[in-house]
Amino acid sequence: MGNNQTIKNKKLANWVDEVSKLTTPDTIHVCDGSKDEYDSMIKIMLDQKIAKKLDQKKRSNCYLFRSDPSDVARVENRTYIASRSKEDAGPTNNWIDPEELKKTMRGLYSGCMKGRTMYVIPFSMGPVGSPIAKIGVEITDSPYVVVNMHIMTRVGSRVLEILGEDGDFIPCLHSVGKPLAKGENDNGMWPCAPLDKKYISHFPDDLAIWSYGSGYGGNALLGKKCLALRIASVAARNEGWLAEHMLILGITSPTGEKKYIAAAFPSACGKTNLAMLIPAIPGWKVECIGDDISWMKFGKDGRLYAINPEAGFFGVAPGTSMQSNFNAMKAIEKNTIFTNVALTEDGDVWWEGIGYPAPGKLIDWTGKEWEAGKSASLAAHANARFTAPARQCPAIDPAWEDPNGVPISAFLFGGRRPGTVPLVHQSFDWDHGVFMGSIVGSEVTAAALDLKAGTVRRDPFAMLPFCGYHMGDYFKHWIDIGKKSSPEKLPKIFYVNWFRKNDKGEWLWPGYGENSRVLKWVFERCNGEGRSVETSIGHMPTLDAIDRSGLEGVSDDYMKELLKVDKNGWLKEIELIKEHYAAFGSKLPRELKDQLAALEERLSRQHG
Ligand code: SAT
Ligand code: MN
Repeated sequence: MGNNQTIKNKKLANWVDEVSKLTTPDTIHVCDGSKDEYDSMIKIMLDQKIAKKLDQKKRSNCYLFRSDPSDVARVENRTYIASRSKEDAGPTNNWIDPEELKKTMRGLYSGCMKGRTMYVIPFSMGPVGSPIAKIGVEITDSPYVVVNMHIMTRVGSRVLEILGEDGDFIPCLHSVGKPLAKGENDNGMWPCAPLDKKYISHFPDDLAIWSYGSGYGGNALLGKKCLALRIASVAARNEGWLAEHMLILGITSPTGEKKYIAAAFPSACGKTNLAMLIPAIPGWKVECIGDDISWMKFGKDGRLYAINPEAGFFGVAPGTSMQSNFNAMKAIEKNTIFTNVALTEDGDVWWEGIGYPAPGKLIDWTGKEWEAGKSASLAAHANARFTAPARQCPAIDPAWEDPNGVPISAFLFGGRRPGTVPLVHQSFDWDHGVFMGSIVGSEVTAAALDLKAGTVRRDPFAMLPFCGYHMGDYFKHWIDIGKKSSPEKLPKIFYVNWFRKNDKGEWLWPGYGENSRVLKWVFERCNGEGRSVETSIGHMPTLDAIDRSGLEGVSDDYMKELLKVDKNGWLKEIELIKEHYAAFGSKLPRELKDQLAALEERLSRQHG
């Protein structure tokens, strides 16, 4: 053993033994989550030129990593839901027979940790000991994963204590897939395997994760998307709770009344920015519980209580600035890991959209010299990330580590929709809200995806890449959750769209801190207040219901456009929803078919 921690848990001891025989590491280190451990991992990576120390006056205890250009994001086409039956994985997941996949992967894992240390990381998703939390153990050969897991989860001896001799955990096996010859080290090269050898595999029937070949983000930090969403969504279905791709924020009114809101958006909709928003309306306060994932269980009072299973932010750096997200900028001033951002001459970080021009020459994310106006490529990779402790966020909610979670009053769904979808509308009831979640999507602009620009890419509940089972069954699970409590105790459900444009292509809504104006209306609606009208698509604010005091640039005409029910647009939308729904076949819940038919019926009766 690389340190003096002993493993008392029988399942864990057996698994560690089995994996070390298969992967043949040089040594084994059981992680204790201490600062010394963090520092010694960083030292290993500084020595191997994998990490670079940033200027310690500007960025105390911060380090920069540059990954291999082939290993820069989640690899959805190499991500598998290997349930025993193919039907259980459904039409939106890649499936391989679990026995076949395990055989292939055992072949890859065989001897794959040669020349490396095998780290055993006991971690808790959620406050240690919380009734909503779950324990995982990640085995990895990557010290980069160890330091990131230190920030993103609760790692350490206390987790082993809670496990005891017989406690259960979710095994998460990871290797970068790059064994080393005797005396060889990484020597400045980010270790990973080629794309066709990468596998991010989930075994829902035994609640286990096997990942091979990538060292980046959600492919490698297995507590996040793999455990807290794909595997947890399966556990949540089995056990009657919710594991969702949602931020959680607390909002306090000028009179001191507080509510919690959870919100799901597809990627690139500014989820982290919303989670840490600074309200533009005086007297209101927004605080952050989490920016990515929400686990929710019913309390004895029949309300849904949420925890953030994570302990850090793994945020996209490009576009993050003092203007777009002050709180994130403050959170990343110290103790932060930066991956694939650009490096300034004075040892600081820089990225596109940081809010000021590049200060002189840079070293770009590939390690090459970069100059503004001269270099054609981006200085920071578009998916460059910061890993920062959540407690460093100035707007972190005082209850963010409450083991009982916080009661959720509202769910928001949304996407990037330049047309058709109004600024905000509220569902008539729970099932109608589930319908709203099921049709979430963003319009694609990038021709890079082989979809026509203007096409809506559906991402139901923003869970498309993260649901560990058949999406049709997932919709049904949401319908069933609505039957477990009474309507007044369930969260109210809203659909928001910050991204409306007019026919000249101009934004109608300023977004960012001004979104608090919409949150205020949501807050009021949860109290049975807030001026509204019933329309064919749901409850909508009257023209004067959204507080525009002190807001410039949103005229009455803009407001009318933002709150219009575009009959023709919605009739077209209905045809697109039918196409989207067709993929789920007989698994599409009857309740959603009924919702769609009812919407079509209401619209057909609408004038104009
Ligand atoms: O790399 S992660 O999966 O953690 C982040 C993301 O792609 O959403
Ligand atoms: Mn996410």
